[in-house]
Parts: sequence; structure tokens; C-alpha cells
Amino acid sequence: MENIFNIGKIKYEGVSSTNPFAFKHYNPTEIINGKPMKDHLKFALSYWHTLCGDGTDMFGRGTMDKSFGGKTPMEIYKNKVYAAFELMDKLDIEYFCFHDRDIAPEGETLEECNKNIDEIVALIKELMKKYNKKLLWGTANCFNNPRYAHGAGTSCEADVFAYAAGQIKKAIDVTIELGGTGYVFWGGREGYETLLNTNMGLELDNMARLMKMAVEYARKQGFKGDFYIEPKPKEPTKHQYDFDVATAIGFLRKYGLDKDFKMNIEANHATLAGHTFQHELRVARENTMFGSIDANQGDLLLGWDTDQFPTNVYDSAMCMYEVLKAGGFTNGGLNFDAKTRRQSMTPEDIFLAYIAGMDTFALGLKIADKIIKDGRIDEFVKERYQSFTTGIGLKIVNGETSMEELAEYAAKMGDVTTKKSGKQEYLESVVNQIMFGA
Ligand code: XLS
Ligand code: CA
Ligand code: CA
Repeated sequence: MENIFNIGKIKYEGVSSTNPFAFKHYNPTEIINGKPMKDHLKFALSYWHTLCGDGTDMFGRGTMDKSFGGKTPMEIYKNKVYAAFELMDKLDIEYFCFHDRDIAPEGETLEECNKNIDEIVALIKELMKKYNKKLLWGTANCFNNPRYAHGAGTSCEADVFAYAAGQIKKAIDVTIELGGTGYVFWGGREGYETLLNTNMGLELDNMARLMKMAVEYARKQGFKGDFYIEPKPKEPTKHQYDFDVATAIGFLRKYGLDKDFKMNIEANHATLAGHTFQHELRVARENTMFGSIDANQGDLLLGWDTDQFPTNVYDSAMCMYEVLKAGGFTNGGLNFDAKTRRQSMTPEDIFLAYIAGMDTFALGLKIADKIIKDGRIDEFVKERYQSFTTGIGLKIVNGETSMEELAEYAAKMGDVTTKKSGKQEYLESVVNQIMFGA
């Protein structure tokens, strides 16, 4: 199957172009700070939204047909594969990410599910080769099937836990088979609705047990990539255990999983947790836990996960600033975990949405690089903490002082006030100047 989408390859035409089907900022081979844009950004297509999401919401059925002309379940899922690779090829997206249940129809038994997966994986492999595309990460959908109503790794039923383990084992096998460099745990229903029925201690211990077994199994199979936790505070459960980056890091350290796991940070999940996207990235970076990104944006007037394509350049610039400061992506990348709106129901909208997202991050990268090269922000921060580089400040940093010595030091000073300005307004204007010119 070829040319499902009656649209040609998307090319870079530059900022003066008004062609909707062209990149205005994303120029894959353009060198930014010694590296081509495409290697800085490592764009990935999200299989679930792009090939499966049909616009269904709580109040209405789908508005988009994602069967791609297929009639039987197998035919539909095979056509999804052709559509996926055509999109990646035409949009110049090098990577993709999937859940096990996105790529193949669910069978009655685990065995039947796995058989369906194997049939599709053979086709995916063939097209990966043909189009030279790569798997960024794989994961298991342990939240859709009714058996996971109480969670998977945190279910109150041991049989459900075991089934989830079986499903995850296969998802790991497939990730390895396709050369994926990451495996994601997103705790879809790993949380609770009410503490009245919940043994939180056992649930968290069990989740860690599942992750530990998954790591042991994958490493035994030769998997060298990263495991990721993808934090989210709520939805579908009232409270998800992986609330935010800080909570997830605490969990990983408690159970000794911090060497194998990093963070997959989603913008919309950050805002649901009451943080900025940049905050979550910064917390991960400061803890050397930065791994991968699910790029999207929410709507601050709505309290749920809208998974919109990212178009906010200020946010993408701050994101790429953190990515550059973290030393860039290694095994991770930038997955567009985003869907076109229910009203944007035409196949062209998929192209327009990806173009918008990719251009937004290309712009963000260029701006972030300029902010770092400009140096005023970094210089300001450095100067702000100057007092910790000499005298008593240096002693504090080096752990060479005590409460007694500090009390004595303080007593000699009389009143102490701070005269340093935080200069937030000035710093924000510097960013604006870099973004929009003098
Ligand atoms: C849902 C999550 C999910 C993960 C992968 O909110 O974003 O799609 O990225 O399971
Ligand atoms: Ca996500
Ligand atoms: Ca989301």
C-alpha cells in the first residue's frame, strides 16, 4: 500500500514560505551548535494518537476513520503500519513509539495477542528497513482492558499482576527485536480512587517488584537502552503514584531502581501536576534523570490531558534550553504524544499538526541555542550565587563548617539584609529580546 495520503514529501522552505505543507523552521540538516537539527530534536511519531486516535470523547464517537481502507482487524492494523511509515517518510520523522495494543488487534488470550503482534512486527521490521526508521521506545498498554480496572502492577489481584507481567514481557521482547532504545512505564491506572480501599504500601512495593523483574528480564535479553517512568499526577485515576518527577525519583531511589530508570517527561502532565514543563525538566536534569520527552501541550483553562500539538514557542524554547543544558538526548528523543482536535478530522490535519509541532521545536531549539550563546541569563545566575564561591560561602559548600561556627560568624555581623535584586522582569525581557529582536 502506497500513497494513502495524497500529499507529497514535506520540505523546508524557510520563514517566508506560505505553503501550509512546508517547514518554515525545521531544516533537518541545518547545523546548530555543531550538530544537525534532526539529531538535536530526534522527533518521534506517537503510534496511538496518529494511527489509532479517532477523535472519540466522553460525549461523542469518533470523527476520523483510522481503518485506512482495511476491512478485517488484521487488514486494518496492517494498513496502519503502511500509513505510519508513509507519514514518517513524508514528514521526515526518524523515530516512532508504540504501545503493544496500538500495533495489533487484541486477542482472547495472551497467546493470541502475541501471535497478532508477531505478524505485525514482521511487517514493521520490513518497513523500518525500507524507510530507514527507528524505534524510540515501546510500552505495554496495561490500562485499557477492563481487567486493569484496579491497576496492573498495583492491582489488588495477583492474577492481574501476573497477566500484566506477561504482557510487559512480550512488549519488552518486541522493543528489543525492533532495536528500541527505551522502554516506558506510564502508570495509567497505577494509583487509587479512595484510600478507604487501598493498601498503599503493598501497591507501591508490588509496582517496584514488577519493574525490577522487567529490568532483570530485559537486561538478560541484552537490552542496553533506558527504562523510563512517565510521571502524571492523575487521570485516569484520581491519584497516580508517579505524580511528578520528584515523586518518581523518590520511588526509584527507595527501591534501588534509579540506575536503570530515567524520566520520560510530558508537557501536559507537568501542567496537570501544577508545574511548568521546564520545572519538570529541570528537576530531572538536576538529578541526572533526564531521559526523553513527550512533546505536547495542555490547555490551562481545562483540567485534563488534552494532548494538543505543541505550538507555544516560549515553552519549546525553555524546554530545549533544558535539553541542551542536559547535554542533549542520548537514548531518548522528542515524541509527539499529541492528537489533532476532534474538529481537525481530515488526513491533511495530521500533516499540518506535525508540521506545526516540528516547527515549534525547531524554533525553540534555535532560540535556546541563542539564549545560551548570548550568555546574559547564565551569567546572571552565576553572579547571583557568587557569595558561595569564597569565604564562609565556600566553607558551607565544601561542608567545612558547623552550626557553632556559623552562629559565631552570624553573631559578629549584626543585622544582615539582602540587597541583591532577582531581576525577573529584566531577565524576561532578555528572553523576549532574543526571541523577537531588539
Ligand atoms: C497518557 C500517556 C501515555 C504514555 C504511554 O496520558 O501520555 O500515552 O505516554 O503510555
Ligand atoms: Ca505521554
Ligand atoms: Ca498525555
